[in-house]
Amino acid sequence: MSKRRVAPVANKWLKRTPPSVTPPAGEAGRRRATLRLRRLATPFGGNIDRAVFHLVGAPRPCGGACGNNQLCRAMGRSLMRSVNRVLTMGLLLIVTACGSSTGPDGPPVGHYPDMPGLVVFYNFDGDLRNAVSNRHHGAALGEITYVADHRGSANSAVYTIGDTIRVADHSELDITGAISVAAWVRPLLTSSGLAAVVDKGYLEAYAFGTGGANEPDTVPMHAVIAYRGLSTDPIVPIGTGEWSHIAFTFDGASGEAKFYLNGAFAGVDTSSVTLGANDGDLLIGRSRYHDRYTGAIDQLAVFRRVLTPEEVADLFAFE
Ligand SMILES: [Ca+2]
Repeated sequence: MSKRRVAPVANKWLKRTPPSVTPPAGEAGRRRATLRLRRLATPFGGNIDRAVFHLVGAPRPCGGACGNNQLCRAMGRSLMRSVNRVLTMGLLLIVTACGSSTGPDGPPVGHYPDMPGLVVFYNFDGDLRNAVSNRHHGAALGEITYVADHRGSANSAVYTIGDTIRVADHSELDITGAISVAAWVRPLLTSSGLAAVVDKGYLEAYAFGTGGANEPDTVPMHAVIAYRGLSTDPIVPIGTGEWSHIAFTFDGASGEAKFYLNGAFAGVDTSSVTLGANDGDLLIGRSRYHDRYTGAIDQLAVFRRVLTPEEVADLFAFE
C-alpha cells in the first residue's frame, strides 16, 4: 500500500479520535505525552506540524524551532521511527475501521495495541465485553456501575464495591509459564492483604491488584502466583482515590516478577513458584477467596507472555 492511499484513512481515523491538546503536568505527564505522540504521529506519515499541533496546540516543527524543549526533541526522535512504520500502521487502521461495530464512520470499537499474546482486554466502556475475541465476556455478580475513566470520559470504567465480574473458566485463561497483567485502577480503600483487581484462583494460578497498606492513603501493587505473594521492595505506593496505571509481569523460567507504575519500572521480586492451571473462573474485583478490591478499574489486559518495559509504557500511553 502506498503512503498516498494510507493518508486519507489515517486522517479519517484522527478526525474520529481527536487527541488531547494539553499534556498532563509533571514528569509522568511529559512521558505520557511523548508516548502518546509516538502513537499519534504514525498515521500522519511524517506530517510533523500537524502531529505537534494536535498534541501541544503549537503549529511548529519539532527540532530546531523547539530549542531545548525535551518533550519536542523526544517527539522528533519518535516521529522519525514512526515514519518507517507508516505502511504497517495504515493497514492496521483499515482493519480497525472495518472491525468497527458502528461502521466505517463510527468510533473504533475494541481498539487496543495489536500486541501478540493478548488474551483478554476489558475497556469497560459501559459494558463488560472482552475486546480481543468473542469469548470471555464478563457477567456481573451483583450491581455493577460505571464511572468516568482516567481521562474524565463518563461511563468508561467499572466501579466495584463488594460486587464482582465473573468470566467463566476456559483453557485460554489458564496461563502457564509467563504472564503479564495491566490495568488502570483508582482504589478507594486500603487493604490489609490482597485487594484483587483480577484473580484466576491464586492458590495455583494468578492474581494481581493492590493491598497491604504501608502509609495512610496509599497502597502497594500486590501479585500472587501459586500462593506466593509478590511485591516491590521497597514498596512503591499508589495513591488511593486517584487513577494509576499498574502492570505486572512474571517469567516462570527466571522466576522474575516485575512491577510498573504509570508506565515506568517500579521494582522486582523473584520466586521459583510454578504458574499453574486450575478450574477457577476469572474474577474481576475480588478473588475466589473473597479478597475484595474497592474502587474503579479500567483497561484490564491479560497477556500470556512477558511484556517489555517499552510495551508497558505503550499501554500506559494508550488512549
Ligand atoms: Ca474504558
